[in-house]
Amino acid sequence: MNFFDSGEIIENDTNFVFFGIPWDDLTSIEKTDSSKSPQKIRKITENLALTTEMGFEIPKLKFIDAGNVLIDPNNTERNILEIDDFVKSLFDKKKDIIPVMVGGDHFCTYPVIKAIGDSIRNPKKLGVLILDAHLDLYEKYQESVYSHATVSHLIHSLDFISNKNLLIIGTRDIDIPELKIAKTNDITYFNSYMLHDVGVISFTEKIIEFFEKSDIEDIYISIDIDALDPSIAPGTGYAIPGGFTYREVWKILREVTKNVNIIGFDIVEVSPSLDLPNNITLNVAAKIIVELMYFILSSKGVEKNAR
Ligand SMILES: [Mn+2]
Repeated sequence: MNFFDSGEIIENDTNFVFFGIPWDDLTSIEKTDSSKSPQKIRKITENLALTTEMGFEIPKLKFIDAGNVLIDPNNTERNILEIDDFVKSLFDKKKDIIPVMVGGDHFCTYPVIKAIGDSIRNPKKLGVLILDAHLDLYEKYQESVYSHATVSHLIHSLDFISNKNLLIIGTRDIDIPELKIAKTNDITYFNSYMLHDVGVISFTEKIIEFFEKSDIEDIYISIDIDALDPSIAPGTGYAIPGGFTYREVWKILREVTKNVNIIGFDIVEVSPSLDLPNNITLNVAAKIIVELMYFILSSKGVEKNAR
């Protein structure tokens, strides 16, 4: 059974809309092919068990697969508009759907968050939580404002985002210009080491506190796979040691989801060609998607089947 082969049309009871953005032309690393990961992640779910770790039956998750956004590798401006249209059309069909995007490089996150901000009632109450080894705060990278290394900068520039509702966690490979931009704009980031220093429970409490202080109602979560340690997620362009374990990410997501409303999430920068032959990175990405959908559904009190 292909896990994401569960329908393509948004119905009255649809909670989650999975879609792919097969676009990796704004990465700075050669040999990455994250554009292939939406299709690969669909495929890998054929081999996953049909229950979550806590024993919830996955077919009870109400999701559909809306397919991939049409991407023209040579036309950045057009792709941004295509993504905007695609995401807005999902909300036009049902106001409370939760988009689940698989990239692509990290740049894909920017047009998705912009479209969500335009589609929800109160974008000023939207928080963005980014898991990433990097700050991605460059103003320009390789002479372009559009890059996977400028994505946090672009998100921060959105009129409904400020240093009060943007939080980056898992950092451990920050360039000097980014460090300066983070300081100047007072952007909060929790580096990866902090989790080991304070423990996962306290670390997660600090994340929740950050958003509570800013009076945030909804959160979008963007997961750059390189936030995880390359020993568990080697299939990505930047293999930086000292990242989160799968279990730490699982626990962070579980606790955050209990405390704040998640209105969408993504997983980006998974490069199948750099993965191990047993597809460990694709498996990690697929598991995170499934477990996070389940956490979100649990937080809404919809399911009664969890142990
Ligand atoms: Mn990134």
